Amino acid sequence: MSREEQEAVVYQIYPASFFSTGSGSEPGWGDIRGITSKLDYLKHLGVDIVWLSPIFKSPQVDMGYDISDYKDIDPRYGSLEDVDQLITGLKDRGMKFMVDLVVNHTSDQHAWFLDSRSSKKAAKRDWYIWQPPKYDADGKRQPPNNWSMILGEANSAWTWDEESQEYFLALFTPEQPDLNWRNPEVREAVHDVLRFWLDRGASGFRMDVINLISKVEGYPDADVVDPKVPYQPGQKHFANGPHLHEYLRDINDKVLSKYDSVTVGEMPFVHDEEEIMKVVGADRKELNMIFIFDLVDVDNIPGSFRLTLHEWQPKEIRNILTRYQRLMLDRDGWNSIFIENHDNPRSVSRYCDDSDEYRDLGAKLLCLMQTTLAGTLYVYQGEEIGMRNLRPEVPPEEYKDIESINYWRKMNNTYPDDDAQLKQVRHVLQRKARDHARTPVQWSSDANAGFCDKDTKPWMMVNTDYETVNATVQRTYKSEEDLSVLQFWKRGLANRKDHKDVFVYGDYELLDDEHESVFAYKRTGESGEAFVTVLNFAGKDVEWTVPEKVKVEKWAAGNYTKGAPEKAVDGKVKLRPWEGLLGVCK
Ligand code: TEU
Repeated sequence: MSREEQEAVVYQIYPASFFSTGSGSEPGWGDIRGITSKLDYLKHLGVDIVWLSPIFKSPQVDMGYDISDYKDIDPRYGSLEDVDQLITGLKDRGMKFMVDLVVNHTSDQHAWFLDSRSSKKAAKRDWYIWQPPKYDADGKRQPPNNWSMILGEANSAWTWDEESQEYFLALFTPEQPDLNWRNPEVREAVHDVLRFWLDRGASGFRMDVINLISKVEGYPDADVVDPKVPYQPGQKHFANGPHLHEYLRDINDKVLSKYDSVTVGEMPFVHDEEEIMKVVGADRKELNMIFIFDLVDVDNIPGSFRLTLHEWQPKEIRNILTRYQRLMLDRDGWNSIFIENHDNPRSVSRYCDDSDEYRDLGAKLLCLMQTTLAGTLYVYQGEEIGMRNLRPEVPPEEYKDIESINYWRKMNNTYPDDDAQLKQVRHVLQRKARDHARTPVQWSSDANAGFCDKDTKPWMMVNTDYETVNATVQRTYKSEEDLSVLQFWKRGLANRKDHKDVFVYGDYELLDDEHESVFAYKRTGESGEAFVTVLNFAGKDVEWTVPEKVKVEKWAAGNYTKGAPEKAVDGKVKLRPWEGLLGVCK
């Protein structure tokens, strides 16, 4: 990875919901030509690399994370030619294309799996993970172990195949069988997919759940976390398994090292610093960086799964970010900065206050935080205009995501008459469903938020706030004192690049580990240039004392107004609800 990629701003597109020109096969779906038509918008924002969630042929059980052909495009999105044009459009503007590589599993409709499933003697039988059943004391057939499925935790991670009388492993849903990476032919087939996209002009990969590709031998039972349910989270036995590093280095040796490319691995369930460094350490030649989940998991009950609620404290954000800033700076690794993606609710709804009064400030606070931390920065579509969770509350029947659907069904089956319990489930979904990040991007106040033609029904409902929260409104410049979230992001990204020695690479020092709601840090570049970021993660007025060792010259930017010349630069600083400040040091 070059410095250019370390300094890059990566923008994640969820193609179904980005922009629809009507050129795909399914009305109301975003398409590839839609993305190409918005490249100037992205360039203008300050984006360098565009990562597309999967656009490949897929039955769309898990919105394209179930791929049935890695080398062809789903007709909903367009064609290979459309992708070629997109790549040309990106290159013309000096931007790069990042492919979402989903190779822990395929769709059950992929030709590889169809062959594997066809018989025990099939050529590709061993490309997937097949096991004979177990029998309990009553002689009843049981899966090989007690691992639960990840998406919605409704069932076993093993699916019974009547025909061949064996189970296959499918960690996410039964339609997403896990590939058997122990088989060298599988590894070669994956290398071939990477080469195909690199040769076509891709500049890198976001690797989906890449740390799950090596499972512990013998498939041991998971520890029982919840004795009330038959299946348990088995990550101990498949996250960062025994051969992960060998497989990653093999990809690097045989493919990536021969191209100029950038890689980011999605790495859920792992928090151990040594394990992390084994993947991102510069001398390891595995991945350039990973997505660490501590921050987006902050509101999960610790050790539990995503659809749970934990009332977090601001100090948890401070501790998590400090830990990883220091880890990457103290050791020779590289970090990624992100708080949104297609698997998590909107950040302003989650970490701040998304009411009409505070949405704008909260979105800018999070922008200020992310644009002043070390690492490669990832922005998720709509984050730059401060999109928020679906409102008002949506009936669970309206959710489109397989995880929400499975979870709602599971809880209804488990607690059919328990109104209080089901009310709580609705509450959790309203806070945490993946659907919130997947609503169409709000381009304007036109019908359907300008996402698709006014007479076409979007594949997923548009959030009700689109008339006030949209890109067109936010492009209208009012005054320096009244920048929109979009304009604030644009400034933030430009400022980050203007001072990259400080913000991308500089040293990081936490300035206060006591305050109830303030997260404040100093960033210092090699030349001695330094900035202080002060963020009030609370909806109330607070005071924060500038430490004596820190000499602030002026508050150069803030989310309430452009600068804050009226504020004290030493001693006690008054911060308003969700106020964020950027100070220049003497
Ligand atoms: O997500 C993997 C993952 O572990 C989570 O982010 C997961 O969605 C969450 O924990 C569920 O509660 C990746 C993709 O980003 C996601 O969209 C896919 O559904 C999943 O892999 C399977 O490919």
